[in-house]
Amino acid sequence: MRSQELFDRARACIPGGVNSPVRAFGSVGMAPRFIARAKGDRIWDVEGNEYIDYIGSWGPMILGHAHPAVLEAVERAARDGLSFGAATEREVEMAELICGIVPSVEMVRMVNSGTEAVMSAVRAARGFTGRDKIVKFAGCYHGHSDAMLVKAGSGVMTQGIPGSSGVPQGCTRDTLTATYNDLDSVKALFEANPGEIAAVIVEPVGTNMGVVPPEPGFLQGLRAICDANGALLIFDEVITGFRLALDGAQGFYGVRPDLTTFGKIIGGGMPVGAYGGRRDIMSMVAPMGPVYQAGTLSGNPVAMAAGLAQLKLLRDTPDLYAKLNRAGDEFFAALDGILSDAGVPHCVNHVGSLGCVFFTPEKVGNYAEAQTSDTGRYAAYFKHMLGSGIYLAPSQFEAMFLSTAHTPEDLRRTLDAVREFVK
Ligand code: KE4
Repeated sequence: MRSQELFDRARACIPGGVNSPVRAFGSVGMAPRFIARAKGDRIWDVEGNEYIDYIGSWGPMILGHAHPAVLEAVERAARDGLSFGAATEREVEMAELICGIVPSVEMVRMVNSGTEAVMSAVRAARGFTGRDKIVKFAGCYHGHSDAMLVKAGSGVMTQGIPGSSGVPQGCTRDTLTATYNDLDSVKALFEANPGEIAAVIVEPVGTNMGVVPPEPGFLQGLRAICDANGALLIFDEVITGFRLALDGAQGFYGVRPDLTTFGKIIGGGMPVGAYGGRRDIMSMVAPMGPVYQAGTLSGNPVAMAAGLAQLKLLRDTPDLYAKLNRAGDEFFAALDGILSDAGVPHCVNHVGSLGCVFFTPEKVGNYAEAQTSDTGRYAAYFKHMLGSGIYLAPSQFEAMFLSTAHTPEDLRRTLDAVREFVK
């Protein structure tokens, strides 16, 4: 089995045999599949097995894999050279496109990952406000910069405790943790830290504890709390950006953040992140202002070409989001119905094309409730689906990503496989 052979070799020279932990399939107790290629909503592993793919590279592949227009743009750009370390026209076009589509983004800086986008946005918020403390939410993941690696649930009133070895207490001391969908937990932090909180950073839809939508009024409440306390609101739209709507979750829910982080979809599959927002805040960023941030491959021309091709298709395809979100609504409603009819304790959460199933009788509205899920049952579900040719996230605490390439027939086939699982 080539995947096993590759995994054995990989573990000899790559930590855990993978370049990102979730790929190791640790949560589902099996060796990972090594993927050879992908097209549309399909991926093939190195053994030639074909799967309907619901990871889509963790979000970027909203139009499906290897979209011809994206590939052609990459090939064309690559012929002119891969990287110059100098300003290029495509970076201007990308910045104008994002600023033209997302009203809250008046200026934007390209970086190379979501992590880098969040790290830089947090620094800009601290530089702009002159304050050090940041509020995040248990269960929300914002990449692996030190300040964001805080032990979840480390107590609403206590200082952030490092959630990873190698992160000094000093890096998380100023990161405070609140409870998702609980505005009182946020208010308590502001009352306990008057005048010290630079920003609240939130995934406008939780997608890294499984999918946990904001309850009505939650995002609007965060906006009001930040305004009342002179703090900034940062939407981490690395996953939701250009997914829930062309103008992301902020357009979908009608709440305007001060800063937004992007990633994934804006790169079309290439390594791209970005952060942007109010002009007065972004004007703090070097070389315009005193907040330093830099990057050799930021705005890389080939990556910009991929991102521009994808974003223009998203912008110019009529009814794309209405159709994609309707497909998600129908799919996840059907999934919920199958599990309900079978009497399986579950909670299906979704927003548009993002969703997941928790194997718990609880309603899941925050991280603690997500943790009541039976992860052993999820592992069995994952293996059954994989054996049925359906490639899901190898962890309960991730999302399913539908794309415009998922056909009604493939969605039906997926639901049939779920029916088999619950028989
Ligand atoms: P990257 O540094 O992985 O590009 O982005 C970090 C990040 C920031 N913000 C949000 C909301 C994110 O979901 C992510 C990364 N997402 C995970 C999937 N849950 C990436 C997959 C992985 O870690 O391999």
